[in-house]
Amino acid sequence: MSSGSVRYVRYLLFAALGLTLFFFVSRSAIPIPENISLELSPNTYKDTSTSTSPSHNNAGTPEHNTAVTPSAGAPQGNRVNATFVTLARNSDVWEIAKSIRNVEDRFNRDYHYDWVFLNDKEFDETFKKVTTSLVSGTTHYGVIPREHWSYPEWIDQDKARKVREDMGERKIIYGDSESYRHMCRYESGFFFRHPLMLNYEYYWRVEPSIELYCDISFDPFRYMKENDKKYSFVLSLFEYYDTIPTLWDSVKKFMGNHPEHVAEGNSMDFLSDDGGKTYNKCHFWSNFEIGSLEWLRSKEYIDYFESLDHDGGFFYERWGDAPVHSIAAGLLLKKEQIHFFNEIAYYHIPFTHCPTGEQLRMDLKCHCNPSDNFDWKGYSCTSRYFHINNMKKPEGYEDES
Ligand SMILES: Nc1nc2c(ncn2[C@@H]2O[C@H](COP(=O)(O)OP(=O)(O)OP(=O)(O)O)[C@@H](O)[C@H]2O)c(=O)[nH]1
Ligand SMILES: [Mg+2]
Repeated sequence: MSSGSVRYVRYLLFAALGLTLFFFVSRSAIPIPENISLELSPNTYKDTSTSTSPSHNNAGTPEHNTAVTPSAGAPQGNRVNATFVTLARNSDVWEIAKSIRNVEDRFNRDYHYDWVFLNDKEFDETFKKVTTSLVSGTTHYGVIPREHWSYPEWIDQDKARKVREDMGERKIIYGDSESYRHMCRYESGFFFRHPLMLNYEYYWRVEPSIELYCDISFDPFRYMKENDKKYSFVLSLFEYYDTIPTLWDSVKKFMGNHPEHVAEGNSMDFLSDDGGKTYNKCHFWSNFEIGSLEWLRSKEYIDYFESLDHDGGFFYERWGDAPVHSIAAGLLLKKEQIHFFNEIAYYHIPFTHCPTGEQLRMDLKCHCNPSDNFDWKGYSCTSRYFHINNMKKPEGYEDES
């Protein structure tokens, strides 16, 4: 070998070494927020240790290995038996595409959870092609059985039509819509019983055009399971009274007929300011939900839904699935089984949940404006939720009210 080619080989070796070193340095420089687990513990906000979830340190601990290494993914065995679920029309395809992109980029690309899409009509090829290309898990497409998206025989359809006309004239939002009513009834009483949903234990509801503003550095499904949580929320607010004038009467009738279903240590004080006489209209905003399907399929919940359904308010008024789910969670569950996910930053028009706590927002690479956070503003019920659970509001909340 000439001295020229020896030099050449030496250059090549140096270059290879340099590239290898660069690779290792750049990989290890990926900032991994080691302390997030502490920030994420729900008990961080508690005044007292009233939690019934001694395992929270484990469960609240983000799975760093899986959460920050996209290529590794979550080992199958580590995943909870859970799925995303979306009710949508074919025309929603581009709006749901945005939501999926957000969910994948901020969370699911590391976990590959399944996604179930439900529709009252067949999904078309474009919808299936676009959504399957975006979801990193397995996608499933289901048509809703007709009997779950039509009038039960006890409903007087003439009366229902007159109500729609009247609510339309009074400009009540979606007051004149028939399909919106079927949608609210379906979300209240049926989606969790669709054959595609029967094999799963937990669901995460995703609607078109939502945004997630922060990384989700742990597995919320796992958190729910390990801490025996059944229902969770990120935003809460007051319901529009004209859509639910007799809902509470119906709830009281159910409680009278089924006192055995009402949980001890429930959240009645979240729902009522007078011990249950009247409803204060507080509810969790159900376009975001992570919850237990087994709870929704329980005798307690089904008896509750059927009792409300027979009273007719899905059609004679415009009962939303948000107050229906929330009242059930508030009365049929123990307080500790409902969870507020401060760390999950979320937007559905027109409200934003941007996590309170600057360090948390930095760690999670959030891009929401904290002053948009709705939690501590006058029309939110989240302060009330904190109050009834003896939770201390996160530091910095005053600046966002
Ligand atoms: N298949 C089907 N899905 C529907 C229908 N109406 C609403 N949806 C879906 O049901 C969910 C709730 O409907 P939205 O129109 O978002 O209701 P909303 O959130 O109260 O109102 P927006 O502020 O308009 O988002 C969404 O996931 C919709 O895609 C319908 O007629 N058929
Ligand atoms: Mg919506």
